[in-house]
Amino acid sequence: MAISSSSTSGRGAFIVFEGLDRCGKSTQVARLVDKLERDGHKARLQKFPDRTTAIGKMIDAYLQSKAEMDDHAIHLLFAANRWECAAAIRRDLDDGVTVIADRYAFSGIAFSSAKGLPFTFCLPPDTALPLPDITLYLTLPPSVASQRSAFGVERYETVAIQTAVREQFGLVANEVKKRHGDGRWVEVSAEGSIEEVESRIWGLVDSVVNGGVDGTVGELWVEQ
Ligand code: Z5A
Ligand code: MG
Repeated sequence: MAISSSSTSGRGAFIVFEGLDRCGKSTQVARLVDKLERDGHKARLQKFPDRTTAIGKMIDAYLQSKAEMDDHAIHLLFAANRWECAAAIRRDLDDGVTVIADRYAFSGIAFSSAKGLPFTFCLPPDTALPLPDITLYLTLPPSVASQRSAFGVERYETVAIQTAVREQFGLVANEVKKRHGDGRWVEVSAEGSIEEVESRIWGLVDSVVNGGVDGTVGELWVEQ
């Protein structure tokens, strides 16, 4: 278990938000970065996919159904998009910046395996990426999420697909807990007002941010 309440390593924490579409990840990530900055922490947001890079632009075209792509190829592009950001994430963590990611490798696996790609194909491309200190998995029934604004605009935004993805997220959670310990994956109910969800989240990340984390950033899927 790498999260410690007494570590004084000085490095930033790596916090990931995951969950189904429209469950409020981007809303909560933005609020958390703001709060940390107000409290005097160095913090930055890292969104995945990062649609600003050359690879990110290909992903964006795919998500908006402006381009078609083989399922394996798009899976590898999502992973490549994380790899092109990996060195900057490690550097920032070492410099004491808390990095908050809006989706990560876990979305990659859950969405691709929901389409039928085997887990054994989906996991390896992200091996050795920076290991999150904690992943907050926001839970919201797909029927509630689908009532929120802009649901259905992009690929994957149907209740049937979201239900299949939710099942796969369950398997991903088991894999994280098995390889990296139970404390690395925490479920948070995303029901209720934005402020209620925010306060639940703060109750979980306060000790990670203010208590400290172990000195070395681990490697995803590599048992320490
Ligand atoms: N994908 C993949 O296949 N492989 C990968 O490796 C990765 C991703 C990384 C795009 O992701 C797609 O890429 C995604 C997975 C796939 N496809 N799907 N589905 P994205 O992150 O760019 O998707 P997005 O367009 O930003 O949607 P989102 O992230 O799923 O939404 P969200 O961030 O969770 O929700 P939000 O934008 O914060 O909130 C949605 C709305 O609800 C908004 O109007 C809010 O004001 C409102 N809201 C938020 N919280 C509340 C509460 N508590 N109450 C009421 N209303 C609320
Ligand atoms: Mg979002």
